[in-house]
Amino acid sequence: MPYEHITVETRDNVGVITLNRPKALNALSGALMNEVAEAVDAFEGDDAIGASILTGGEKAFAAGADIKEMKDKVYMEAYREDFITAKWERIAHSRKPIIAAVAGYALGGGCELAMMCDFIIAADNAKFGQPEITIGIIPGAGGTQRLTRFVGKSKAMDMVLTGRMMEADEAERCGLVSRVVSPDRLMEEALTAAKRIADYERNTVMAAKEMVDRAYETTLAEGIRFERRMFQSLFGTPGQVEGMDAFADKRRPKFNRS
Ligand code: DAK
Repeated sequence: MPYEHITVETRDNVGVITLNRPKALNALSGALMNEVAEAVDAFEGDDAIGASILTGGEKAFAAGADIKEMKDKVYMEAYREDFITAKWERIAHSRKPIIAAVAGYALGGGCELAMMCDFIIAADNAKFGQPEITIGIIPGAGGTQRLTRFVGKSKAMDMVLTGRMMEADEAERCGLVSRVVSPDRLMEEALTAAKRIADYERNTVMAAKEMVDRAYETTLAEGIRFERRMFQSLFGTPGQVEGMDAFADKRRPKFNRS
């Protein structure tokens, strides 16, 4: 399918979505987000794909929602058309893992989009921020909620109230980012991680992702109870049988990749 604002490719069993509006620092217009949602749908429905990467350019992952597109909105219009909401949630609802590979600016909606992915690998030139306060609004795609859960209240308040940017090393220290690499190694690192995930048994990967996501949405007791049931449900599945047989036989497991 031809896309105008993103590029989409596959590398073996890994899907790669690249935000591609470099002149606007990948500002997230409605049209761009529609395309991202379509690409996520396509990878989700493709049995050959086990994991995906969402990335941007060298200068910007994404500098936020498109300010020029939204600057004249008024509340009743935004409410009626559910302004840019539905498509933004698509990434967060993907059942297959998506890694954000972030170089340069990840600001406002860009930071929120990265946080909707399962984890973030950052180039050392990455800059994260929720600068909405500087243009008279507040984060609207989960920034006040996800950032607070990921980095804690003090750091989230600092970011949201001052609008300052956080460099990659600070983002890694406070748990927003899982790894930091040099910009030239960013895609290689993300592809290696995604391929490693995509090569495991598909159902096991989906169950593991679902359980970690659940940690953000439920109490500890309920989460642990659900984890116990999910853990037990994997016994007798092809992944568990092959994984444990291979271990006992001292050979590499051959997991089902679809
Ligand atoms: N929107 C539109 N255009 C943008 C943009 C943005 N967010 N960011 C940059 N651009 C454009 C610039 O206007 C400029 O275009 P031209 O003038 O060349 O036509 C071009 O990209 C290059 O930008 P600069 O000339 O500004 O480049 P610099 O290197 O000087 O500065 C910068 C880079 C990232 C520091 C600066 O561009 C900047 O401050 N950008 C805005 C950052 C920002 O405030 N982001 C937050 C936007 S609010 C929601 C979903 C999402 C959201 C809300 C609700 N729902 C689901 C309900 C999200 C809201 C936001 O993200």
